[in-house]
Amino acid sequence: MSDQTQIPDPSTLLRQLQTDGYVIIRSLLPPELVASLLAATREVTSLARAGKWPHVRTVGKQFPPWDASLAVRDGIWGVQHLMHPSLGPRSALFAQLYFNPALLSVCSALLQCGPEELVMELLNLLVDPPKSFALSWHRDDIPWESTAEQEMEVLSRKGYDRHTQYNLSLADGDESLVVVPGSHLRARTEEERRGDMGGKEVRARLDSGDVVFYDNNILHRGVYEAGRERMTLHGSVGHVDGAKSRARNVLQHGIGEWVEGCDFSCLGDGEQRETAEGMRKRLLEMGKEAGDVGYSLQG
Ligand SMILES: O=C(O)CCC(=O)C(=O)O
Repeated sequence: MSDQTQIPDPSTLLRQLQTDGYVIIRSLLPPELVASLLAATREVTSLARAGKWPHVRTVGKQFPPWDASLAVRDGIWGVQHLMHPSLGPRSALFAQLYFNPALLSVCSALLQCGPEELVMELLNLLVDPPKSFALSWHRDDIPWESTAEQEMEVLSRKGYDRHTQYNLSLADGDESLVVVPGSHLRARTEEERRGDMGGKEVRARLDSGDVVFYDNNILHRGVYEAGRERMTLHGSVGHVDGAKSRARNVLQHGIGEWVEGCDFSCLGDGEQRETAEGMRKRLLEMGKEAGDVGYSLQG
């Protein structure tokens, strides 16, 4: 945790997330950790941009699956699977970040549970693309064509997909994530359905070490500026009670194929390791129960 960190108390964090659909914590990580993560993310991004890492988000496609053979031609806006064992020592550094006690304590506060109920999910990276572009407005797990009734059916199902999702910036000045505060609680207006947010949208500005936690069904989009460095870790952590409904959202990214091969010995033999092993075990159990999950959204 950084000397300047001021993690609000758990009830304040939760209230902000529930009311606004997002909450920002400044300087969660110490500058030395941010610096080593920034160096490692730059390395994996160079590999991915050169077509040497098969798990990428390619420009021109918003949702999985992505075709890695297009990485060099079209460019990338994300690098997937930072804890994948094939990334060697870098994956150990990313695991140390994913299971970082300060970060997990915020996840626990937002999920209102202890570490024994957390589930390992995703750790990806969002990067600046070679040309500026924007994702369309979306909710991560509700198709855009849904009726207002269908939207509300999902949004009001209490705790149906308990998980928490974050963007943690390693560079200064990341303003790519744009959200409509409070829109995780209601159906879209007619204007919003046409993509007009009526000026209600807010850019979540992050400097290095800052993190935004957000409800993935808030109305949001990414707006990307070429040439402005973005190295933003994009992670999620689940709660064991939400595992059934989270299975598709998490497993559609392919994590089930390699997570058993992760070596968490880099976390030592203490509490952090125990937490990580437990979280992985619950992810594997979710995978076994889910079978073939398909994809959440098309496009
Ligand atoms: O770039 C971002 O921060 C938003 C990404 C996003 O909306 C998504 O992955 O669905």
